[in-house]
Amino acid sequence: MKLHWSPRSPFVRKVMIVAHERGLIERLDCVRTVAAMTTPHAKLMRDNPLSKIPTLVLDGGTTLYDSPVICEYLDALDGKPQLFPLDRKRRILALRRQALGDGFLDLLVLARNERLREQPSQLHLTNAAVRSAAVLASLEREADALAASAFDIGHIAIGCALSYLDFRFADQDWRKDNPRLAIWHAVFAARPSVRATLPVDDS
Ligand SMILES: N[C@@H](CCC(=O)N[C@@H](CS)C(=O)NCC(=O)O)C(=O)O
Repeated sequence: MKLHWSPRSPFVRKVMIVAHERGLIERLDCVRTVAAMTTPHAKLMRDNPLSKIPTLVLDGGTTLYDSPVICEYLDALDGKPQLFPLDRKRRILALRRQALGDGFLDLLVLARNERLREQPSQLHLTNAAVRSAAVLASLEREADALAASAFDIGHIAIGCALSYLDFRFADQDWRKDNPRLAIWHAVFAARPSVRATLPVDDS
């Protein structure tokens, strides 16, 4: 399987963590693909018209995107899923947590792009900051429940989002106001699959 991949993308990282957790990493042929919001990537668009990574090309030529779909596909590849619970109540909780982690990432990626503009829009930056603080407060309230529940795709998405905060917004001390979440994230960060997929700024 070919994976359009980058060591900087937190969405790709979700897929890589799932691949490590499920023992599939050797089956992925990771192809470095630079996807930029301002520049459609013609070659990538042959596999994914949205021009986004991660994109997975299966051996038969079928392509899969986006990260939730790829993660669920990999989780079910060799037997019973483990990271996408089958039990309805647990599944909905995991998917809701994944949506929160992915949505948090969406807003952080947009905020980073805004910060890099020559004249950043204060309106957009303030908007992102307010939402980011609300997400962190919500996760702080949920931290004990996260710690108590079996590791699944929700934990992966939320963990990747918090790690992206450290990677791209190192000036923000999110741990100070969110001590329980910080403890949960430290446990997440110690997992072998997470340690094996540390982001690299190779730009
Ligand atoms: N919802 C998508 C988001 C993927 C995404 O935004 N990836 C970024 C890289 S981190 C990207 O490809 N950006 C290029 C673009 O938006 O044109 C997913 O979960 O896979």
